[in-house]
Amino acid sequence: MDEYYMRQALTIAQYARGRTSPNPMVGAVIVQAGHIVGQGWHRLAGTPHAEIHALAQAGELAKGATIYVTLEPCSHHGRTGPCTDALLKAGVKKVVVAMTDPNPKVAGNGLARLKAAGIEVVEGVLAAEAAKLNEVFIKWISTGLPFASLKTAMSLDGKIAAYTGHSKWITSSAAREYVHTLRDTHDAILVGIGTLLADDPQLTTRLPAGGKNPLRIIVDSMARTPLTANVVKDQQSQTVIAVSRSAPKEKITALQKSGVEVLLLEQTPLGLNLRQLYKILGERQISSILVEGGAAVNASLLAENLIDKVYSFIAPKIVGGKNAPGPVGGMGVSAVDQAIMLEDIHTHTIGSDILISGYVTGR
Ligand code: AOF
Ligand code: ZN
Repeated sequence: MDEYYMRQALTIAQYARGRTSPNPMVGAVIVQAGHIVGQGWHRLAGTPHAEIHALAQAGELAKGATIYVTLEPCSHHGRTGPCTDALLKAGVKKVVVAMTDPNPKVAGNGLARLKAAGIEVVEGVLAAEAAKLNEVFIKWISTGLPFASLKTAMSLDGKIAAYTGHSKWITSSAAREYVHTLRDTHDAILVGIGTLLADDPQLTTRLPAGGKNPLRIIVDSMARTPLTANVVKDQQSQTVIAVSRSAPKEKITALQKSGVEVLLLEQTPLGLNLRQLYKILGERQISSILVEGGAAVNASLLAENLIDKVYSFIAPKIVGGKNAPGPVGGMGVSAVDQAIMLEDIHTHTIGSDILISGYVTGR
């Protein structure tokens, strides 16, 4: 039964997918004498935690009850008060959690506090599922870097455009709508200057029901972004342009005057210091990034181990052409046994396309 109720808590936690950042998604289910008497999930950073919503629904029935929470109840005073105190006050008898909270401010303190107060604590129920649910939060809170997902879309023969550069559209509209659900649930979207110059993208979320626009990040070492670009003009979301010190000063000033933020990054022998960019974004509580190309920036991020997950769309069409580009540029590896490997692979059919997703293995 522990797994049954925990599964329910995991299900409701996900109702807030993409809305809790930089906080985790958390669900809580309160059970009294075999009945669910309260349920809640964390909805938005700065608002009450899952346990508080569930306790409010259970009212007096929380006394002597068991609570199932997908994450260790917090013990710290953050933007809200400690959930452990609320649970003790309500007279909950038993606390079942999926995993401890990797936030160093909590990290076992919540469970220790409950145990010290004589509460029965069970840990590790559906732990793997809970860790997967909060892969973004876990990466960000434990490294300070955002969790980055690379999205690519190519033909069956590995092309992202024809040799002329024409690329509209490789994948079906169903696959492109799926990409908008990804944009909706990421804090930021990142592209390189090549993609910006070629496509003049808006980098906004356009779903039938609207959606949340991510922060737009352009990797553009020489500040070549035109002042007339959609991401500069349209004011639909904030735009950050990452440039190097070699970028012309007047262009930087002009971009700033147009309302975009310009970030001056260090240079490495390989180009802009993209790890520094991630660090700055992490400090600003950007916990997830969707990388949408092009080939050069994809290659740099993969080479610097700055991609955690890959979403690769493959369309059943053959473009051909030895000069037609693929999704990852750079030099590439010199032998196939040095290729970047993915694990925990999932395959879906979306419209007429195939989506392969997986995680970059630790290198
Ligand atoms: C819980 N239940 O539903 C969530 C928790 O600034 P605050 O007060 O919102 O605290 C944020 C931290 O609290 C977050 O980093 C994580 O450690 C924990 N989130 N804890 O008991 C919840 N969302
Ligand atoms: Zn809490």
